[in-house]
Amino acid sequence: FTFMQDTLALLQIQAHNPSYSTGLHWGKPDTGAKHDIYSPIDAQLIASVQMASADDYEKVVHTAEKAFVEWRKVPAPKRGDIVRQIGDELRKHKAALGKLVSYEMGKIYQEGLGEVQEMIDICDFATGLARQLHGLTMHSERPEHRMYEQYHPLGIIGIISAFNFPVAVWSWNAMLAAICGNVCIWKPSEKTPLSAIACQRILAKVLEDNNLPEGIFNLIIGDASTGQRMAEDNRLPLISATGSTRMGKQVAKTVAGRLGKALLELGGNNAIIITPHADIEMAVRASVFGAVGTCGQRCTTTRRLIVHADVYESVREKLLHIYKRLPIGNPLNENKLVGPLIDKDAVQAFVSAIEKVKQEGGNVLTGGTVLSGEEYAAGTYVMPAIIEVKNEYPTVQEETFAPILYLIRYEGDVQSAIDIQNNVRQGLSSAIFSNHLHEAEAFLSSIGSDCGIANVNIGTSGAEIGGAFGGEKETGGGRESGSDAWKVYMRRQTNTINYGKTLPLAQGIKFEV
Ligand code: UN1
Repeated sequence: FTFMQDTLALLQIQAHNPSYSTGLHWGKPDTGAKHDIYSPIDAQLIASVQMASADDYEKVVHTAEKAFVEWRKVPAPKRGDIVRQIGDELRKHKAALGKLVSYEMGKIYQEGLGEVQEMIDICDFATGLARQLHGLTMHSERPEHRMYEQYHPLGIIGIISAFNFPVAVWSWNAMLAAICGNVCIWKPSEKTPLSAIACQRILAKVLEDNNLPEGIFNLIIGDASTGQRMAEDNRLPLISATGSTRMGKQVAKTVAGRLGKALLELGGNNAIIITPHADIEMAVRASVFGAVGTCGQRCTTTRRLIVHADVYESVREKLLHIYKRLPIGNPLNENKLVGPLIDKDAVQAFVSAIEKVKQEGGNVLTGGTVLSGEEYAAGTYVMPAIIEVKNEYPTVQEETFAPILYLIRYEGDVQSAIDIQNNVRQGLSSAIFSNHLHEAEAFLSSIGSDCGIANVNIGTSGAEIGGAFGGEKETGGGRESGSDAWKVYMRRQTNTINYGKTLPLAQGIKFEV
């Protein structure tokens, strides 16, 4: 282990190879298959975990069921206080956890820190929210009657998270679920279980300090079969899944088959429209961060730039100028802005998407190659690509989880650009750069962007936690994180109370017995 000691201390897993955790206890199965985790940065073995067996899974669900019976009775503001303490612990470990996320996933350290900050932010948000799980009151049509609604916890929330945000997206779900009175079972991506284990370690301290039972926050290490088991399991009323549209469709079908609830956050095909009224410098900077940040592996990554003919040449030139000097390399080195892709399969997907789009008529302006040499020995580093295309090319219609930026020229008014932007199956994030009121407002109107996120003079990625996060169409329709996204983690109950001495019926129905 050449890796930093503070981060390894967080993990403490060398001797352990855990397959699950119930918050306080760690599973030590002998049946699970050993699973080695290599860093995409330098191809070094970081640590090994074990895949949970069906028995492990049962143990975790039983523990979670028992914990739920207790946790749902804890007053919501007290649950909020536990989440506040988790936020405090995360603050203490921000640098170490950020580094681990960076080392295991490959994002630059700044973004690793940003991801932990998102977790801290959602803890703060959830803490306040714990006193605001409001329902409405209604006026009854009957005399001496009162109506109101309240929100109750659902039970065990299954959280399936993706490699690209190995910890933040879990925290959006888990912290809201927790203040709502739920317990959760987290299956992290099998590509990034170590960051998840570190989070469980951080949590454990808070659980111990507060004498809480195990089973409130659970972790299960597994692959797609574990995800499928969760989707099928009636004891998990809500499955929140983040990942590919292919995975989401499978989860949705399975969960719908048992009439469970699914919260899906799936693929995006996010575009920035740059109009003749844009601040071009700002638009270009936002486009570059959106396209190459996290090496093109955010669900909010900018994949398409829809640029008006009048400013097209200028945007293209400025982009190429920046792309030529992008610092690509070890993302723990603070001078680098672009790290590796998650693994060699992702490199392969990048290369073949570029091959395909070339055959469809795409014109590669820069990048698209795999980097070699000592610094890039892991075989996971690529040159981000810019490719001139038409929106209808089949490859442009797909989300390739890599730094490929498609340049699309439009002519005419803003509506032509909006139509191109909407003409994909996905609907996560979108943006327009324009200082023209008409263009900006048209983009935000009912005939504008069809995405869950629509920004003006800000790129497609890097959303704050305070807003609801998610998208339409093949993105899956779910909303996580801020605003009133908490409601999906609760069941709504309508209550009518008669404080009178007669029994009038609604709708004026007479029924005398
Ligand atoms: C994701 O890629 O799954 O808006 C989440 C963003 C981040 C979250 C991305 N705050 O880019």
